[in-house]
Parts: sequence; structure tokens; C-alpha cells
Amino acid sequence: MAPQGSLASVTSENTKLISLPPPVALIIGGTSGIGAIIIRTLLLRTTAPRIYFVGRNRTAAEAIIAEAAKTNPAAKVVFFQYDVYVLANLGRIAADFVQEELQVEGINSEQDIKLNILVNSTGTFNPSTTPTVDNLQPELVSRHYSRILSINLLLPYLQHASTTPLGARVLTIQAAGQENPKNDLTSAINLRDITPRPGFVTCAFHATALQSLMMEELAIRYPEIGFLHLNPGVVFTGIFRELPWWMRMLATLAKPLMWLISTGETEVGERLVRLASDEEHRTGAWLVMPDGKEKDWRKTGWKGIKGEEWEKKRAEWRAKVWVDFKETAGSAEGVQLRDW
Ligand SMILES: *[C@@H]1O[C@H](CO)[C@@H](O)[C@H](O)[C@H]1NC(C)=O
Ligand SMILES: CC(=O)N[C@H]1CO[C@H](CO)[C@@H](O)[C@@H]1O
Repeated sequence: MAPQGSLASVTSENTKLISLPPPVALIIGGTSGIGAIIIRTLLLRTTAPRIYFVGRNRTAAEAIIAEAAKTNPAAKVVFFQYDVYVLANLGRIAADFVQEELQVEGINSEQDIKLNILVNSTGTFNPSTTPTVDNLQPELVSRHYSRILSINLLLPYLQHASTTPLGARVLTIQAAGQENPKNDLTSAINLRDITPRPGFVTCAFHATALQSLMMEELAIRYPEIGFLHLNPGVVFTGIFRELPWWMRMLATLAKPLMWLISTGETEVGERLVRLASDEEHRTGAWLVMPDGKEKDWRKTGWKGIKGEEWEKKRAEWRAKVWVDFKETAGSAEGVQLRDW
């Protein structure tokens, strides 16, 4: 994530958020790791935020809620316990969110519901190649389909928030900069069509590419919202162990990441909240690298394809990935996609 200046200047910018109207955030994967760090920082920096977070571990969630009651008693912090590997659960999460917001004073209908920050952070890894209940590769579900589905289902509320001082943005925390699709995506997108089934590392790189393409497509379709694909390159104590081993391996190999090794959770939280609230990233698609640079594969190309050819190829890919999402998520049991 971008250094955006010294920690002192980032923090000083963040302290100004206290004067904003109460922000609303939904953090999928908030019971530990980066999601939990974002929650803590929002509690610290904003006035009466409403924070909804999703995970599987109720014990961890209750600890976060208890901490919030002390650090920011005016905040509303609500936990939704769901497994996001089941696509139908994303609809339940969206419904729970709406129901909670409708109880807030001054919110009388869905038209009044605004979502400023939607975060999905990867906190787990799943080397299993056993398909999920929706018959999909687990890595592709957690890194791609369920994330895009959450955007699809919550889009109107992001749109409503886009005109507020904080705006609306989506932070998908994964591995921007490590895009490496297995296939030329014009011929095959869904890795479940390939035999033998590819391993989860292949799936992870592939899903990273799908995510970056979707951020680009979404930013074209919804120019009022910011879409950030972040690679936190988190190599600090605490959440280091929760990262997928391949990410840890990459992190250790890549020199530019070294600046983060000694970075504490406080700093990561401040920088992420800055990315979620600054003017620069308010709209558009951003692929933010752990060394802080926006090393964008839109510029670097793929397998030697560059320039105009690469622009064309990516446009073809985006169209394919868009259709694949609609077909795949749309046909999952219990999923009712919004038109987009
Ligand atoms: C749930 O969270 C608690 C508290 O952080 C932790 O001790 C426990 O190991 C977690 N359980 C699982 C199944 O991850
Ligand atoms: C919801 C989703 O699409 N992906 C990830 C979001 O965060 C959770 C918890 O960290 C992960 O398990 C999901 O893989």
C-alpha cells in the first residue's frame, strides 16, 4: 500500500476524519488480520462509525466488539457469522446489513442506506482442491467470486454513499501486482474446466488477475466509486502467520517489501484507512503494491504482450471475466444477482 508520505502525515490526515458524518463500513473477514486492524483504526479515527464485519469465529468477534465498546462507545459494531465460501451467504450478509441499517435513526428506506467502505481481506488460505458447495475451486471463490458478489449485492448502497464527503470505495486485499492468469482468458477462465485440477497456487495467481480485471471493469462502469486492489505485503508480527505460505514466500523474496517488515499494525491500519478515505483514490481502479508503488500490470503487460495489443487483450478479458462472473455466481444456488 502506498506510503503516501510519513506515518506522521498520514496519521494527521486521518485525525481529520473525526469531523465527518458517521462512516459505514462492511468488512468481510474482519475477525482477524488486516480486517481487524482496519476496524480498530476506524474506531480510533472516526465519530460513531457503523461497522459490520463478517467471519466464522464468534469468539474473536466478541473480543473485537468488547474492545470497541471501550475505545469508541458511540460506534455500532455488529458481527455477522457466515462462511463466505458459500456464495448464497453473501446474499444473507447483504440482507443483514440492510436490516441493521434500517434500524438506524434517520434511515427510513433502502434509498437512505449508504455504504462508504467495503473491504474484503484474505485471512485464510485453503489448499484444498475439493470444490465448494457451489462446485467451484475454493481459492477462486474466496479470492474472486465471493468478493465480486459482495460488490454486486451492495452496489446501490455504495452508489448512495458516493456523493457523501467520504465517498464510496471497495478495498479488496489480495495480491495486486502478482497477476498471472493461467490461461489466455479469451479461451478459458474457470479453472474448474481444466484437468488435472490446477493447484491452489495457480488458482491464487489466476484469481489475482481476475480481481484486477474486475476492478478495472467496475471502475469503468461505476466511475463514482473507487475500486482498490491492494497487496499489503504484510510481513509484520501478529498476522504474518495467517498469510498464505505462498504470500509469505513472495514477501520474503521481494526486496521492495522489506520496508514493511518492521511496520507495526498501527501503521498498517493508518495507511489503509488513508487509502479508504483520501481524495486520490476516491474513484477509479487502483492496483496498489506493498512497496507503496502503483506498479500496475496495465503498464507491465502479460507474457510479452504490451501497448495497444495489451489494451485490446485486456478489454477482451474484461468482457469474458464479466460474463463468467454473471454466469457462475448467477447460477449458484440461492444467489439472486443484481442487474449490472
Ligand atoms: C477463534 O478466535 C479465538 C480468539 O482470537 C482463538 O483463540 C481461536 O483459536 C479461534 N478459533 C478458530 C477455530 O480459529
Ligand atoms: C469474502 C471473500 O470473498 N473473500 C475473503 C474475505 O475474507 C475472508 C476472511 O478473511 C476470507 O476467508 C475470504 O476468503
